Amino acid sequence: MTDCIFCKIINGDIPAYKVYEDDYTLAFLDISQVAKGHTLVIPKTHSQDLLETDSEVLAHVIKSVQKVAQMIDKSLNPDGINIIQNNRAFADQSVFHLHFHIMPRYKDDIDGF
Ligand code: DGP
Repeated sequence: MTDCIFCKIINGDIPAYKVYEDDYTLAFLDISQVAKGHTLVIPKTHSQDLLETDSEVLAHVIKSVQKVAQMIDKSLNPDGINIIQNNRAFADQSVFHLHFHIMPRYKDDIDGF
């Protein structure tokens, strides 16, 4: 999709700090890090949100979410991890390309949330 920011990241038209990539998915650091290591996982095919995503694509995405969460757990040793996924503007979605937030949590971050 030409005017989608995340499609532009997939195509390399907008830079991003990539942390994981395979044939179906891409993971990169969120531009507004609410916690150290805050990462987004997206499918390489465009769909607006979870409700509109093909179930096979979604299966690839959720596998990558688990893989990246395990990588973050190993490398950053957080005290916990939130996985958040927003659907539609009313529910705080601001980029309309399916994405999962992986948010590492640390004992001293409580004021940041
Ligand atoms: P949401 O509110 O769930 O739609 O979250 C969208 C997230 O996308 C938000 O946390 C900020 C992030 N974001 C928006 N534009 C860019 C960008 O150009 N690069 C990166 N890395 N992240 C972005």
